[in-house]
Amino acid sequence: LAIEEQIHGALERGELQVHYQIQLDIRDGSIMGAEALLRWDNPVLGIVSPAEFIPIAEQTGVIEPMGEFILHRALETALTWQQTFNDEFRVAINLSPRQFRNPNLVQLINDCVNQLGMKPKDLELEITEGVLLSGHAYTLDALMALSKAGFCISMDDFGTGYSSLSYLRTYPFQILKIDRSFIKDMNTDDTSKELIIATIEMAHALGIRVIAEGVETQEQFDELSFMMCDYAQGFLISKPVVLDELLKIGEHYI
Ligand code: G
Ligand code: G
Ligand code: NA
Ligand code: MN
Repeated sequence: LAIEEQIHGALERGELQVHYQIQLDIRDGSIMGAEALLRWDNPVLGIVSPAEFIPIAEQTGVIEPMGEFILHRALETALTWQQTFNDEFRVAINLSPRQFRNPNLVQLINDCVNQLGMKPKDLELEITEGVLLSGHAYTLDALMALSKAGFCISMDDFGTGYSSLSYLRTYPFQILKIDRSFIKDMNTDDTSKELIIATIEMAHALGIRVIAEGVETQEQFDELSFMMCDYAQGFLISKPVVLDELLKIGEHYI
């Protein structure tokens, strides 16, 4: 209830920040992009995890302005990175089910990208099973339109849902993100390891690239490299950081 009270106006009060977590190209060690993650620092509640406030933001509808805020911020960050380092860098944002109930979602994303003089390839859109399960009529159409326009659509938290395979058949995913629970167990549990191997092989057969989430150790990284996994994201590379720190990481990589 306290979250519900405080979430109204959180954006206007400047309590929301965007952090960025680097995504590394495993093959050549270059920085491919970053995932934008919302952070909420409230004077009453302290730091609230998006896992707690996103569902409430969804119920109350404030996810709409929040979604636009993070989209704009994330694209500005990608532009700054491109102008400072290299223009292959792209940013990923998470879209929530409620955002797909907005019939103007595709237009809104296109407008924001155009406004900043950027290209659809500069933006990746992460979709969880929750978005697909919500089954809103606009969802498939919106994803098809976004994919056709050149945006990269990725399936988030892959492996944790109920029918991930049929989603790969229906929706235009270019990237699949293996859920971090599999990576966590890969060095101690043979089943997790075999599932990662099979997932990478299947994705590649479908022309889909793979990001391993939650990579925390060099051992995991080396193993994923051996398995031909494309990209890695996790505390081994960097935790989510503010823009200034992100740019510092960029300087050290050059
Ligand atoms: O990084 P962290 O543990 O705080 O993220 C918790 C969850 O919140 C993750 O599932 C992440 O995808 C989600 N999340 C973070 N930022 C956003 C956002 O801007 N929009 C949506 N829909 N989810 C987000
Ligand atoms: O659901 P999504 O994949 O968007 O969630 C991203 C979440 O994962 C964020 O909360 C982020 O802080 C967290 N995270 C990112 N890297 C790691 C990691 O290496 N280990 C763990 N335990 N969590 C991570
Ligand atoms: Na995500
Ligand atoms: Mn994820």
